[in-house]
Amino acid sequence: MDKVLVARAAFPDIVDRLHAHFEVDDNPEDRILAKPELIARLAGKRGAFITGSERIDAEVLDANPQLQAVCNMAVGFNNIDVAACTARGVIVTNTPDVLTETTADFGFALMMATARRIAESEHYLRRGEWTKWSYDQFVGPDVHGATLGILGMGRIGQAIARRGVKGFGMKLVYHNRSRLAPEIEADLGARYVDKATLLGESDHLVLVVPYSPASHHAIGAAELAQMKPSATLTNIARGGVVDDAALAIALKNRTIAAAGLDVFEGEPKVHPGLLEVPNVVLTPHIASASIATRRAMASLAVDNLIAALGHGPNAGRPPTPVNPQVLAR
Ligand code: 8YV
Repeated sequence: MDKVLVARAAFPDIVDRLHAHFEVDDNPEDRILAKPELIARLAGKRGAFITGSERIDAEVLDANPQLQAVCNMAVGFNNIDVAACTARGVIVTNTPDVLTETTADFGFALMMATARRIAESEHYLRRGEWTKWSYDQFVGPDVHGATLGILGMGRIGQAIARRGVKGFGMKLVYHNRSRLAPEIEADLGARYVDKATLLGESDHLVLVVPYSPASHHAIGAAELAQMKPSATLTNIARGGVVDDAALAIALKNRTIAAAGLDVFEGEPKVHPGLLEVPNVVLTPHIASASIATRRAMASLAVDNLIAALGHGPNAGRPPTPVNPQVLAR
């Protein structure tokens, strides 16, 4: 029987489906496996179920030439060196689509919490500082009717755009590698703009761009300086898309109004400057964390692993491959 590694704890009833096909080495205590341990635990395994916390690179692959499938329980796959996998004939899969609407709900909620100062005012109340109502207490920018800016107009970006435009009457500007189809632009009233215009016009800028060397620090000191002092910034993409040190300074100096962050450079560590400022909402990478969606993600990753290693009804045809060219070989 083929052996697989389930590198992190996931819903046991879903992961149990692997037992019908494989000998499973799992990690029910859910420890993060440091690279040497990950390499050691992959010994003899043909496939791996991983999450965004595990890094699969050439060193890990070269130490485990028997590995044939790496199945990520995440839509983003910047934790995997896909080129190195492809070069070695290793299939990589992710979990697109199943998390789109849930992640968009959260991105919109985080943007609203940021604009309407929900976390900041809640902390104030908990500290027992609320002694009276006053006319300018925790006033912030409106969301409805404001200009929503989106950097990265993929599936999740479009789902956030729909919420903003159709639910809240927002105007929409976006920047992306490629332009939306004309009918989608027309439906959303979306205006495709260059990055400088996006930065300058957005009242609420939401980042949904995948992380890559090209998007590293896409928002740094220079970009923050181009935003309106009244603007908010929401990052549900990846740590590293924003220069967190520069953002902490911008928030402290109020060169932008506020930020909402679900992802961080070097998470789970958070830049200390961000912990010190009140005008930022901080959440621990939970944008996809609805029960149904996390279960759907785990299930899709399991389906991918079973199929990628030639088992089950989709044998040889994992539902959501990242590098399908490997399958064609
Ligand atoms: C995951 C995510 O929770 O899917 C992604 O890309 O960022 C989140 O939905 C995280 O990556 C854990 O795998």
